[in-house]
Amino acid sequence: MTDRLKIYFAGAIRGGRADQELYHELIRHLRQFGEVLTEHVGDHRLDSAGEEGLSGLDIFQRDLAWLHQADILVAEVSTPSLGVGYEIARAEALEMPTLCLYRDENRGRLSAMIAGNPRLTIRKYRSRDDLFSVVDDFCSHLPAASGKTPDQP
Ligand code: 6IA
Repeated sequence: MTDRLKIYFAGAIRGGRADQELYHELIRHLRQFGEVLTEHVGDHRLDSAGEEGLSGLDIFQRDLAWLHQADILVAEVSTPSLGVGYEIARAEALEMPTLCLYRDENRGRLSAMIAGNPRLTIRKYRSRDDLFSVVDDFCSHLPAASGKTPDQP
């Protein structure tokens, strides 16, 4: 028996919460492929007020521990975020398959450090349907790693 795929979803928090609803939908969609470790990123209650009782150090250590457990990183990068950029770099160092999702309307504004990195899979999308089909395509063509397979939708 194989373990479920573990997915680290990254989306802007202090970078800006304008896409929070989209993150929420994306996380719900990703759940059909495995376990999403970072569901709070889509939670509308997570805003600049922060997570009660957790220091920056707590959040940093917890998130990095999750990233180390993850099999893939899916990042929505339309809203620029230092934290998301950092997570992408750490995932790259772990040689983790990484999908960066970017709204076509933001054309030309994605950092060259993401857009120009050949080790990342960068996919533009226009609509929700488009977004979900890009995710489906990525998740169903993952290299077999450590016996993990995505749940088939
Ligand atoms: O720089 P950003 O805040 O936009 O970075 C967002 C990314 O960093 C997300 O993908 C998260 O995985 C991670 N991250 C940043 N802040 C948090 C957080 N609380 N809780 C969990 N993950 C986080 C921040 C609370 C703060 C608004 C007071």
